[in-house]
Amino acid sequence: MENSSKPSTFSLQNLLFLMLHCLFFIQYLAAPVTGDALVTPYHPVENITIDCGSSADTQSLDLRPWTGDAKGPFTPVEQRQNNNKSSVIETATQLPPAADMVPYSTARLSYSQFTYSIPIVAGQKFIRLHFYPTSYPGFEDPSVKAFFSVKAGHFTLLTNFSASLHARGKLVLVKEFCVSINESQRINLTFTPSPDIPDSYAFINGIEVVSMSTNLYYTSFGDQGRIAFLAQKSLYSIENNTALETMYRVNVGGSEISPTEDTGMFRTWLTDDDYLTVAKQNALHVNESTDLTFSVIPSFSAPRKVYVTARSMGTNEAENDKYNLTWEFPVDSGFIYFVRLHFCEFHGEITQQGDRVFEIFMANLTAETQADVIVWSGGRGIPVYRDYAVAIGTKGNQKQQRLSIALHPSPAWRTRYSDAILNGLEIFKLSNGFDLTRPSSELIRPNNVPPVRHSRKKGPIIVTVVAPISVFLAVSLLLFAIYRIRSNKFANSSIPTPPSDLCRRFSLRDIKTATNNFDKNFIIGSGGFGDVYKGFINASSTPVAIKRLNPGSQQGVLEFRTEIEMLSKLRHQNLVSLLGYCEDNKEMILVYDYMVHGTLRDHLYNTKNPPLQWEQRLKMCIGAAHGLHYLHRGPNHTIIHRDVKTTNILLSERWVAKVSDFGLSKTNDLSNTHISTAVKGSFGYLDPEYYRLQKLTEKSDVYSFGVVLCEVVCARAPIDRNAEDHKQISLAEWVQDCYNNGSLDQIIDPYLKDKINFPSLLKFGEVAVSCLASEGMKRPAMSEVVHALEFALKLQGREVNGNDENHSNDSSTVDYHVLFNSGSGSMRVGR
Ligand SMILES: *[C@@H]1O[C@H](CO)[C@@H](O)[C@H](O)[C@H]1NC(C)=O
Ligand SMILES: *[C@@H]1O[C@H](CO)[C@@H](O)[C@H](O)[C@H]1NC(C)=O
Ligand SMILES: *[C@@H]1O[C@H](CO)[C@@H](O)[C@H](O)[C@H]1NC(C)=O
Ligand SMILES: *[C@@H]1O[C@H](CO)[C@@H](O)[C@H](O)[C@H]1NC(C)=O
Ligand SMILES: *[C@@H]1O[C@H](CO)[C@@H](O)[C@H](O)[C@H]1NC(C)=O
Ligand SMILES: *[C@@H]1O[C@H](CO)[C@@H](O)[C@H](O)[C@H]1NC(C)=O
Ligand SMILES: *[C@@H]1O[C@H](CO)[C@@H](O)[C@H](O)[C@H]1NC(C)=O
Ligand SMILES: *[C@@H]1O[C@H](CO)[C@@H](O)[C@H](O)[C@H]1NC(C)=O
Ligand SMILES: CC(=O)N[C@H]1CO[C@H](CO)[C@@H](O)[C@@H]1O
Repeated sequence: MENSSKPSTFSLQNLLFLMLHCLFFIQYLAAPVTGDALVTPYHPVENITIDCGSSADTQSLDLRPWTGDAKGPFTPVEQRQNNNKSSVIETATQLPPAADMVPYSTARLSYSQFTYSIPIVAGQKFIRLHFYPTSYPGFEDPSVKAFFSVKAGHFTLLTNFSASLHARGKLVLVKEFCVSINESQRINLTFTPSPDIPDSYAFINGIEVVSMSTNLYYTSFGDQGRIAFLAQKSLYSIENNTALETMYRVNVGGSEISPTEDTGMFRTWLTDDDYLTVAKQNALHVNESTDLTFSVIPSFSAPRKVYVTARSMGTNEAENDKYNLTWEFPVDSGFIYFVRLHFCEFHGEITQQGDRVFEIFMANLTAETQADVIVWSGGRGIPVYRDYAVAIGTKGNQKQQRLSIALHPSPAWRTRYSDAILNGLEIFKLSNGFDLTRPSSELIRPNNVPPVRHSRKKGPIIVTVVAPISVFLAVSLLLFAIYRIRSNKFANSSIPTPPSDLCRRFSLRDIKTATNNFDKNFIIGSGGFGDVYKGFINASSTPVAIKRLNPGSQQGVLEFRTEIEMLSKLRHQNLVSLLGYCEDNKEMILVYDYMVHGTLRDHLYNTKNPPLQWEQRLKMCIGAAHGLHYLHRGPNHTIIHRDVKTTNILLSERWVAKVSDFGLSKTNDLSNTHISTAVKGSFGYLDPEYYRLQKLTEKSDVYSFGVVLCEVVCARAPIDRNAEDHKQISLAEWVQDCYNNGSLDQIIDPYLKDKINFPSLLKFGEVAVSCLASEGMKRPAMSEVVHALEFALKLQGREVNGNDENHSNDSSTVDYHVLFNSGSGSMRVGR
């Protein structure tokens, strides 16, 4: 409030400045440099540090230079109202401890709005705001009057913010944000006192703008595979139009890491002591002698100290099964949070896959059922991180909730040691639109999926089937809506309500008998939706796959039935059939055909199975294409699968390919041509057009099927991060390149080299590449794909005479057994 240019202020400033220089010579404890030379630090293009309220340039004890804002390039512009005085620069009445002198001893304070306009180049930046909420000459107690908002460009970072309240007893407070600047410009940081509090003022002690390694936290274009969106069972991406607020950055089991010890981005890593809740006899581990190899993630992802320290459950393994190693972090309701977990195995005993396998729960949702750091990283001493997104809904009037992260050993048959490990974690709040302070009303229920809009239009009913999606929640309502529409359409009475004539209803007892009372040894797969068991029905004669939905999935019985009714009508020889269901005592269970030969991928690569012949592969592709065609153009439905991939194509006893995992459906929109929705699908298979426009058509499935074709002919994963040439990382791109320059034969599965004939390969390549066209319009329909593949099969048959037949005989020598014996015989819907 008082004029700042009192001579006394200046002399005090000078004094401080001198003091700091003396301290500088005393040399503050330098960061230990053990082994850190191995880690290449990131060199920020920008590392701007502003010491607000200082008339001189200063240096903090960690030797970072700070530019004073009283004069020079960073002096803020003011938007004065009425006769408000201009902002003032002041020195705190009570100086902070020596380590915090710069930038905290001085502040800029104002009753009116002021803006720092900072020139920067385009890119992703950290913005850090430093606050020392204490008394400043002429200003009332900050806990009563210092309420203000801060905007960075069009992003709202803070609203009605009180540094005193947020500091929670700590002396100083740093708020860190990430924003992406899309063009070289100035970024305007505007501080505005809260208008509804009389005589409110804004203040700031220090500002940092530091560039970050591109896409360290943001998703790079075309890469949607990193972040698992829990509850939604889908992938999440952090676009450049999102702002992030760092909520927590923790060196689990280790010591605090100061900004100068970070990998060049000046991040602070705290200890986990304050957040650990259920610890029991957990253990801290440090192995300073670990040699780190950064072969999976960039070496600046986190400092070495994060990876050579960890917390695990304890040495008394019998006890470990009885508790969850748990941390809890208070977060604001109504936001999506991005959680990154850092891992590195460095224990002498943990050397192989399966040595330490554990489960991870986040906000009470299952994030991983088989976390195995060695599998993820490829070995000991190789740091890796895993990314998750979790929605924390608004829950009553609770402004804050606790986001928990809990680790628990996997069952003994899956892991050698009953234990779990975590080395570090980061939690970011994601902006709702451009706002980090306004909770989203869409996140209505805790950890819920945002509600989906729908309209009741006439025309074909478009149903989207999402593969591993299991939680019906909000979505199920919509299914009910379709059900109603369909019921009306068919004049109310013709649709049988209980779907018993379409598929069988099992009692829970049947299911328990079939799975030996849900014996864990019968589990053949699992996901967030629950576990899949292999079981036997019909007096143990018929093997089936039994999908047991997590009891927690608040699915209504009516919706479940509606779902079943719809699914049970989908009958085709190239779709995995739903045989029945069980709805009993809150259990919701689906029973499918058991596919003896597992997934198509299991016969292509990373497998001990013998390689498939070219003709077999072609037939499987033709089968799967028929299945997809049926989904797209069925008698009275259009269904988009949305997760076509080689692990969702299963092989029956007779090697017939069947498309699976349209198990639980999700309806987004009943309008006719496309579905606007959050991008979903699996990494490596995702249609770039769908990603770009977020409009789903059946041509997205065609794209994914194109990727499947590439895998089939090259026997390679869609994404290979270890590929020699970066052009080879994406299989789809590589195949297109090779097809276009006539070298497709160079990259096919070596096993096929002399067994595939050239015209057949060429035709096959042509189909694959046409499916991968960047515009959906230019991709063929599945019916055309079927014909083209059939032609490729003919071309192969012409020269390799008889081979084809021999093979089909080979593969069908297995017992001619019909698995379809559990419902009525009429369930088949042929084409
Ligand atoms: C940050 O900028 C200062 C000069 O302002 C420079 O001395 C320092 O080396 C920079 N730090 C990094 C990590 O680039
Ligand atoms: C700002 O915060 C204060 C103190 O928490 C509160 O009394 C006031 O109602 C808030 N104002 C707004 C607009 O939210
Ligand atoms: C930032 O503020 C300055 C001064 O108020 C203004 O001239 C400029 O247009 C602003 N820039 C942006 C990107 O908002
Ligand atoms: C976001 O911007 C960065 C460069 O600043 C770019 O590399 C990245 O691909 C962009 N991400 C998206 C999804 O466009
Ligand atoms: C930069 O991003 C903002 C918000 O994301 C957007 O409104 C603006 O059009 C973008 N500018 C350019 C040149 O892309
Ligand atoms: C520490 O790491 C080194 C190198 O990886 C390893 O040889 C040693 O066994 C580890 N020590 C312990 C106690 O796990
Ligand atoms: C997780 O569950 C606990 C206890 O069941 C509950 O107190 C907590 O609020 C839940 N957390 C979230 C984020 O739902
Ligand atoms: C661990 O946490 C999960 C998720 O909150 C919960 O389902 C499970 O029962 C817990 N296990 C133990 C042993 O507390
Ligand atoms: C000290 C002072 O005059 N403060 C005023 C500054 O302007 C705002 C907005 O007009 C007023 O609310 C303050 O009272």
